[in-house]
Amino acid sequence: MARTTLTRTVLAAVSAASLFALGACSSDAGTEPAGGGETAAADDGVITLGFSQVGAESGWRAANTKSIQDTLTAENGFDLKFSDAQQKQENQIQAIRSYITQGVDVIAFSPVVETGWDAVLQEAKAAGIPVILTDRAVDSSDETLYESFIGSDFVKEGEMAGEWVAEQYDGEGYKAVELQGTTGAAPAIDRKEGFASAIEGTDIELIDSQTGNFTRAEGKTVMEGFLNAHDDIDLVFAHNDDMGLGAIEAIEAAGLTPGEDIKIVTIDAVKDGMQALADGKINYIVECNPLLGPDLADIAKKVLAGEEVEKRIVVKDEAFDQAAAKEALPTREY
Ligand code: GYE
Repeated sequence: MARTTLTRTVLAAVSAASLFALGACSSDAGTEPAGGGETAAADDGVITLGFSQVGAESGWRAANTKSIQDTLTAENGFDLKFSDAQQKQENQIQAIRSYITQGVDVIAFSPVVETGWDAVLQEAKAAGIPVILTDRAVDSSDETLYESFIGSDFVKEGEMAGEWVAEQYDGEGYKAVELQGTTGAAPAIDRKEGFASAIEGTDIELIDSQTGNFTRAEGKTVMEGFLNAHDDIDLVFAHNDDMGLGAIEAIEAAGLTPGEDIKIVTIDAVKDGMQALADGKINYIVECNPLLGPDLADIAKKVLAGEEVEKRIVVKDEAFDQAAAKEALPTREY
């Protein structure tokens, strides 16, 4: 099951053959910890993994947390230590320091923002504890501070959203607003950049852009502000489904019809977003696959077995229009 998901989500960067070979290192994985020294893995074959999660801001995050907790189980050879940073970098730094003090075998985290990680990652390196990034990237010139980064190409996601918008609406003089993700977060920076580059050269104009912090509540509040400030909004580009769902509430409260009077394009393709797409309230969604647990488990085992791992593993994403959402919904995993 985990193996199937892995081969499905990982691009050709890692060959299928090497991934299957990886399956060979199961129960005794981690008996040669990369950092050397006495660790829990050396003692009992169980991999102690400290994971610092961003928070619980969205449906995507809930699915991502579930994937990690369902995969890094005792049955699968892991002792998972999990903490929720509530979207605060200082909480993540504290959690990582505590994992270092506890002497875990491997640290994994999804960095809430891109910058400011070098010091704590140096501490992990000095302690000989390998670090794996999942979902979001760090902006550091020192690539030796982490073993691997598993996650989607956010610039591409923004481009896919922008290309669809350009295809559908170029020539109609559309005014667009943007609900950005958390300020300084890799997906907010990259999706904004990708979308902007894809609509460049069209007559679609971005008239306002603010952060809604990836949450439904803030998406709604920011959209209310946009509707008060502008009476000519044709389209909303939201960096995730939750903010788009918040925008739907604001649009309906203003007596307008989402998906018709104001078109909505989002990223993630989680259940609630896909349902709104199938219901005609959202017009297009670019997927961001949150099921990173199996990839993380395999990379952690490989790193601890002293094997080479890919520095960057790109997760493959699709996109859905309303008809495709209706078809995909019944068999959707998240
Ligand atoms: O799109 C959003 C979540 O980092 C890809 O974080 C992730 C983003 C996801 O809050 O819903």
